Amino acid sequence: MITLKDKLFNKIQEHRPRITKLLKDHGDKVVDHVTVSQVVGGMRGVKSLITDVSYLDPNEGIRYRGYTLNEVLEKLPKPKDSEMPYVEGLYHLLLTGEIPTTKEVDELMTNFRNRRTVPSYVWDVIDSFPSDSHPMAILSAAVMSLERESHFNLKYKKGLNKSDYWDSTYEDATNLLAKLPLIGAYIYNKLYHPKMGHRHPDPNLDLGANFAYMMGKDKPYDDVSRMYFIIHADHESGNVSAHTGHLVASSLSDIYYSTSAMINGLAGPLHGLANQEVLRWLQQLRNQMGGKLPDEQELKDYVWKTLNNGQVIPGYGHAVLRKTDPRYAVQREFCLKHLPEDELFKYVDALYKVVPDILREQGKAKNPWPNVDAQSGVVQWHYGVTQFDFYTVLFSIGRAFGVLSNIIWDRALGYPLERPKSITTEMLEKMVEFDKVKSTLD
Ligand code: HAX
Repeated sequence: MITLKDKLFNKIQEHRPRITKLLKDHGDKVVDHVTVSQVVGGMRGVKSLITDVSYLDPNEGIRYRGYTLNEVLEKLPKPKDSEMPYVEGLYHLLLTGEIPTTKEVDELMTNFRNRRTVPSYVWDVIDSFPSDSHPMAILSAAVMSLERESHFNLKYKKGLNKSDYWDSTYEDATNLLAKLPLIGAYIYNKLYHPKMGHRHPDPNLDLGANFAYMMGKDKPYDDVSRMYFIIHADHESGNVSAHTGHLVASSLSDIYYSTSAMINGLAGPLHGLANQEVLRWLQQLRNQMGGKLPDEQELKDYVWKTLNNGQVIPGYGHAVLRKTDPRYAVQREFCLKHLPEDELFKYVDALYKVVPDILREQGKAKNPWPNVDAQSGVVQWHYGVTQFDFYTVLFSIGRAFGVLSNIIWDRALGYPLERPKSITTEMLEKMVEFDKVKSTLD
């Protein structure tokens, strides 16, 4: 029987010579140039990272291993009577680039099941947090507490050959991915349903269904979870969470350190926390309206008021995308099918009709279209997860699949410590001055 790890190893061996050849024969080829505004402006668009797990086209959106989100959702094997595929199958795709067979997904489910036990000290760490702590802070600490379980660390201390780094990293990553949904559900129940308490996973269920079960939610929340984890899994390497995970791992910190760091990056309102902000913002409007659906002018006034207060419209804009995010579109389709009459969905839909024109009129945002976060909270809210502080925890569980797949490959291909160069403002000013003098002489 060929396991996922065997398959991954074969792919790694096929890939390694490609990187060696690129470096040996073309190491000096210029890939991009960097402008002053990119140096000052957060390195937007500078092509300086490599990943084969996913690619984000500004107009088309994300592709995982060459597949659009709709193709991923259509092609990956699905549990019986489910609309959404197994999350376990997504891990196979992200790692190997191949759509798994149902048998391969079954094997992977057993693999995950065997890695699911969470040490009791993790529950103690979670329980020790005050109940008004943010769930992202608790999640980050819970993941961090697992660090003592790292196989990579243990082996590294004993003396590990560089070409074998990926192996124990794969073990650590798969262990953590199997445990994360349990940790997420535990945090949810501790904070919001202490009376229900912790539900142990059902050995007969896949990751998505188990998550719904542990959260105390009925169908179709299993499909909501599968969809949510899959569409949030990866967005190439430059976004804050993926980049942070990669950066920390590049120093050979193990994946517990890297994932905790990834979670910390995701917790910012300009990134993953935007899903919480969207709901907070919508609820404010809803309260203001006293239950009545706002008309177009009332919506416009609300959007302008937010902008005029110097705030961003959460769920809109993107550093790379220049069209509506396909992750938004997938969720919209789901809403149209399952919750077309939901009040908040109607708000979101109505906003879609006014926000892009207003952002264009304001003339600042390069992308006036909605991103994933504009829609995701509404789905959760509809199925009873109304504690919006929790939404970024859900995002984190999904995002870990992509970030960890990337880190395994980083290790397999021997990518080095990340260390870009910084310069001073004076140096930049002198460069500009030098160009000015040179052009007058020319
Ligand atoms: N509302 C108001 N102003 C916006 C805006 C929005 N939704 N999006 C961008 N702008 C503003 C920026 O704040 C910036 O203003 P200043 O010149 O005053 O600094 C200007 O437009 C240019 O920004 P940009 O180049 O279009 O966008 P950036 O690449 O700098 O930032 C962001 C991308 C996603 C951070 C930005 O669009 C934003 O703040 N959006 C709202 C928050 C949000 O939805 N974040 C989630 C993004 C998706 C994601 O990562 N999910 O996890």
